[in-house]
Amino acid sequence: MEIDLKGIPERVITQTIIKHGLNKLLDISCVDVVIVGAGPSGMACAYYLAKHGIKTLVIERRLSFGGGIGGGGMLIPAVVVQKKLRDILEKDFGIRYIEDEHVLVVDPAELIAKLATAAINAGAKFLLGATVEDILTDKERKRVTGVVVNWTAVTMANLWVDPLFIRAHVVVDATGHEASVVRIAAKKLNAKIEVLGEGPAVPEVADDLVVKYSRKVVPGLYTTGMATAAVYKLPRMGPIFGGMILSGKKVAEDIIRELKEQKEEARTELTA
Ligand code: 48H
Repeated sequence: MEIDLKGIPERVITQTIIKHGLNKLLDISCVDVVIVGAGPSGMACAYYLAKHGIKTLVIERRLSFGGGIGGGGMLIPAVVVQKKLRDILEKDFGIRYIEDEHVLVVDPAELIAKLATAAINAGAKFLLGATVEDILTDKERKRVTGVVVNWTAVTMANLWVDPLFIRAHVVVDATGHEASVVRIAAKKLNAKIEVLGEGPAVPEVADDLVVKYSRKVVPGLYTTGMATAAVYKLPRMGPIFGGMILSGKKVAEDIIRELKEQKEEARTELTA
C-alpha cells in the first residue's frame, strides 16, 4: 500500500486542535451567562440570550445536544408542541411540523438539531462532555458567580482531577428533572433554598406553571424547564415541549432585563 505523502501530517492535526481548542476554552472562561444543560429549555434560553448579544455558554454533560427530546414519549419518534408556538417554531427556529387536530407534531431529531443550530448561529457557545459539579459564590455566599466544571469522563471515572472555574454574571439551571445546580446551591449558599422535587403529572396545567415559575431563585441563579418543576414541586407534563421553549424564552427575557439594569447601575456609579 502506498503512503500518501501529501496527506496532513499528524502534528498538524494535533497542534491545530490544541491551539484552537485551548483558545475556545480561554474565550469561554468568563462569560455573561452560563446555562447548565443542553435540553430544550437550555437551548431555547441560549438562543434568545445570544440573539440579544449576550455572551452565552451552554455546558452539557453528554457529548450531544437535546436532553430528553431524543427519547420522545416512550421512545416513539414524535413529540408534540402547543399550537400557540407555531410562530416561534417557524420564525425563530425554522422547525417544520404537522398540524394535527389539537397540537403540532414535530420530529425529535429536527427539534434537537434546529434548536442547537439557532443558538449556535446566534452566537452561543457550547461545551460538550463537561459536567458542572459545583458553584462559585461571592465572599458572603449569597450570590452565585459562576460554575465549577470538569470533564464528564473524569467525573465518571471517579478520578480526583481538580476542576476549573467559569465566571458568569448569571447561571441558569437547565439540568431538567435533576435540578442539580439548585441542589448544590441549596447546600452551599447562605440562603434559604429547597428543592421540593417534581409533582405528579397534570399536563393540563403543567406547562403554564413551569413558564410562570421559571425565574431567579437566588442572586445569580435562575431555573428553566423541568429544573423549575423540580424546585417548586410543579406538576409534570409528559413529552410536550412548548412549555420548555417558552420557559427558556421567559428566563432569557428576565436575564436580559437584569443585565441591562446592572449595566445602568454601574454607569451611574461611575458618573456619580
Ligand atoms: C452539565 C448537565 C448536568 C450537569 C444535567 O432533561 P432535559 O431535556 O431538560 P429540560 O428541562 O430542558 O427539558 C425537559 C424535557 O426534556 C423533559 O424531560 C420533559 C418535558 N419532561 C416532562 C415529564 O413529565 O417528564 O435536559 C437537561 C440536560 C441533559 O442533557 C443533561 O445531560 C444535562 O442537562 N445535565 N449538564 N452538568 N451537572 N446535569
